[in-house]
Amino acid sequence: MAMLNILEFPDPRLRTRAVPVETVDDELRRLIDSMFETMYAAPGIGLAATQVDVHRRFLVADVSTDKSDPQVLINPEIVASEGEMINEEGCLSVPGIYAEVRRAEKIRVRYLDRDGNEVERDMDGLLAVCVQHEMDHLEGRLFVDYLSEAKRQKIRKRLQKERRQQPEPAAVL
Ligand code: K1U
Ligand code: ZN
Repeated sequence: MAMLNILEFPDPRLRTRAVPVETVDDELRRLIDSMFETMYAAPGIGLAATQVDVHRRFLVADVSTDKSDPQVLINPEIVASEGEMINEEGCLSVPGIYAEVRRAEKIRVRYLDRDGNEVERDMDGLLAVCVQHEMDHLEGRLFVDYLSEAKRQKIRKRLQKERRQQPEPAAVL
């Protein structure tokens, strides 16, 4: 397993639309394990492949408080949804920024699990919010896209300023 680098807003690679996974194999499962390691270390409750510069349609999530409920969704599709709710969201690709986003309250999702088996499952609460957020990443969409351009610009400037104050550690070549 390996820790992966998480792309940060406004990196244009976060705008890539991911393509379907063709084969669920050991190479994909190794990548999934590295995504869990990266997500738990961050710490976060979800991570989409797009965020680690892999432009294939899969995501990981675990909304439990003790890492006891890891979920892998490959080629996820929302086949039904109902209701609306507004939740405060964060994003590992937009560090330190939180904003309220309106999402469907309940979703029915069809996907392949880590063994390639087709699953159809109802989700609600934080898992439903997280899966909708991660599926947006696979479309190249970020939660800040639901905010005004003025707010997005403010976030861009704030992150730029923070990066200038905390430059990346020098790479050992
Ligand atoms: O960047 C991501 O996609 C991960 C993101 C997922 C998410 C959070 C909140 C609402 C919707 C989607 C995060 O995990 S941000 C970090 C976070 O929310 C968290 C971290 C530790 C404990 C609990 C929550
Ligand atoms: Zn995110």
